[in-house]
Amino acid sequence: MSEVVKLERHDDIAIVTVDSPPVNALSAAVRGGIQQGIRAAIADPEVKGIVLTCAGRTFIAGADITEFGKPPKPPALNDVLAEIENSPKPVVAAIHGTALGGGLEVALACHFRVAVKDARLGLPEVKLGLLPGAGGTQRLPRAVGPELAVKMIVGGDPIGAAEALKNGLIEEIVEGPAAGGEAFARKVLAEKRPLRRLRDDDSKLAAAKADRSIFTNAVAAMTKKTRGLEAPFAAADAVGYAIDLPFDEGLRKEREGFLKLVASDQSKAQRYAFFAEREAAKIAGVPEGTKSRNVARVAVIGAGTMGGGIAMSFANAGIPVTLIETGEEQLKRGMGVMQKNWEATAARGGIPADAPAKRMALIDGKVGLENVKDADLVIEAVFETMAIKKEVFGKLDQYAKPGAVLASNTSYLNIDQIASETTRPQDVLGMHFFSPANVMKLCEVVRAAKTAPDALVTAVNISRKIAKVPAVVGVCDGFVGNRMLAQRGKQAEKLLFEGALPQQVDAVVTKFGMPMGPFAMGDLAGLDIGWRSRKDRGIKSEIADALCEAGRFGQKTGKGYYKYEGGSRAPLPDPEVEKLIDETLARLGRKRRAVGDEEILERMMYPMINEGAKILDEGIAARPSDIDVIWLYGYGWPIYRGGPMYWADSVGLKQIADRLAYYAKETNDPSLEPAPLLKRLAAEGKTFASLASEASKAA
Ligand code: 3H9
Repeated sequence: MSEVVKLERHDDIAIVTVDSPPVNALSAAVRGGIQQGIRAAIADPEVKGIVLTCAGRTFIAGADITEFGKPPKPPALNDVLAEIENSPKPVVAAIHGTALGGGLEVALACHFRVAVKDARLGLPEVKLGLLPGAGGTQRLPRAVGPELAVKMIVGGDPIGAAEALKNGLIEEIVEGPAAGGEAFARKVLAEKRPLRRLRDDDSKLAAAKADRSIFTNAVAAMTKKTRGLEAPFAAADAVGYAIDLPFDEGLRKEREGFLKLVASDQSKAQRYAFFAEREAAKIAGVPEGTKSRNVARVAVIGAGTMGGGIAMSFANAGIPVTLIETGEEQLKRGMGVMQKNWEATAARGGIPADAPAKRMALIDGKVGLENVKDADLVIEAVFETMAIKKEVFGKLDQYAKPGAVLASNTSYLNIDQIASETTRPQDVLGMHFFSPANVMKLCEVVRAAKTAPDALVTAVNISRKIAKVPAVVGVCDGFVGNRMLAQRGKQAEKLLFEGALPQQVDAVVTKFGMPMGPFAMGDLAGLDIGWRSRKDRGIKSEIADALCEAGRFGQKTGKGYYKYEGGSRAPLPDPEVEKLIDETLARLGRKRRAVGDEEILERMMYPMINEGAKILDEGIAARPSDIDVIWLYGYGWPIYRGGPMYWADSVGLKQIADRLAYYAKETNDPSLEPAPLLKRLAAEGKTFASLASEASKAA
């Protein structure tokens, strides 16, 4: 009947099956196929009931995102859904995998829904800067009530089958989707159940119609943390239409909102980020078909903040971990912290009440490196000094089983040197997690000179399995993220010498959308670490040194670039810091000048982009989009700005190169000279994105 949608008949039940790998997205062909299938089933006099289901790994995962921004092709999804909903014969959606976005909207237009027990159902459009555009904001509140609908639509996270059943989103949990759907359709026919058209069922809206605070409170709770994003508010408005307007009117307003968002810069950036994340998992230069090594057990060395967070990430994904320390005391402390963390999450309702015990049971605490012997992947998270890392890897070479992947969590050290301590450099690589490792999603996977392709594939795949976002990088000081960050840090410090205050610099950076500015970040990390390292290396940084000499080490001492009162983490500007800066500048014979916010923004962002250009030129990152992924998931770059390299393209590379050249001269700083790649692209009027098409042409 159609390439991607099949129609079969089992006696009086028609089975319409979407089969469009990988995720059965609603391309024009799939929309057309569903429409034809439903029409044919309605027209067939032998057919009494219809099941809509999917082949492959999942139910429909949404609209085909690659079609957005292109001229629309018929049939429109809303028209297909109206035909399903108007069917005089019962239509049952039978769900497995993930029914997301347009996929759930298809299911909501059916009269009944059943799902297998591990299915997930959601409307994640906000995560792409959109709102559901095919009736989701109108039908979901009618199915589950406005409170849960707001949570799902404004928050974007899916729910499981059990919660869906409890809230009336599905009718039954079934064993297999197609067979379960068919059995359910027969039950509907046997019981002569009336068709449930959500469009006509306002019963679950009544409470919120009578008391609008049910809706407004839910919206307030879900939009508390949406810094700078437009879509969650537009999505909340759309749910409001379900309460306030007749169905057809609500549907029309929803569509208007959707079309506006599809064309917005924010959504374009968020869709770019979606594909960038998936692209990053494809490793450049690895032979096609390279298989991952099997990872059944992981060993993590070091139960400190980093090691503990890494171990938690694996246990969260159900992977057993041997957690190794040098002494019982350290081990006990580390295990205690993990248990407390999980218990706190369970107390907040973030994980089930029995999860902490289950996850702790996956962690086997041991003293002594010889305990790595059963692990397929070993991740070292000990002190950041080369001597210690080398010692650890020398021993791992002795104890780890053949073929185990040996990873260092170093944030800047040379992995080639670490690998040279072993007789198996092909198994050695970096897995740089970000703190707190159980929360932050990024994992920079560092490919050393001799890392074997299958070791690299193993690290990338296992990162995805534990819900991290991997990006492959090469060996250099600080890899991609911290190397770029160092350029920002350098300029931030220089700005203080020129007259800006920490709070002014940080305000510009947070207004741009970053979660924190460089000085608040310094206070959080602790200023004493840098101070000690400067002392060791005989380097001075007068303002930062003066702060540390005054005992201001950051949050941990209640004072740093800011003051922190009553144990709070909120940074408060401190007149003492301003005085200290003035005194330091006076001592150095320097005068403060007024520094404008625009200059601050340029000097915070452009040097990072310049460094990004060097990183690309050196092949440390394979694609500009990999750099963007690193900043999105490791440093909280605002997703609606796509990432630093994407943002740079939107500013214009000529503008950036010109301003860098200007600041290089004006502030007498040769490090700000535009990098050769940036200069070339600027001169040719090109973007970083054009490098991706240059690369695919070359290949
Ligand atoms: C929407 O529905 C709007 C409607 O309300 C209104 C319409 C009018 N389109 O993630 P994976 C590709 S908005 C096109 O690695 P997993 C993906 O790029 C949409 N392509 O697999 C990748 O390609 P490649 C709302 C898509 O198993 C491949 O499929 N829906 C789409 O880890 C495998 O993906 C969403 O936002 C798509 N919709 O996770 C759901 N989805 O192999 C978005 C995936 O070439 N999707 N691809 O790199 C997901 O969240 C995950 O893909 C999913 C599977 C959980 C489904």
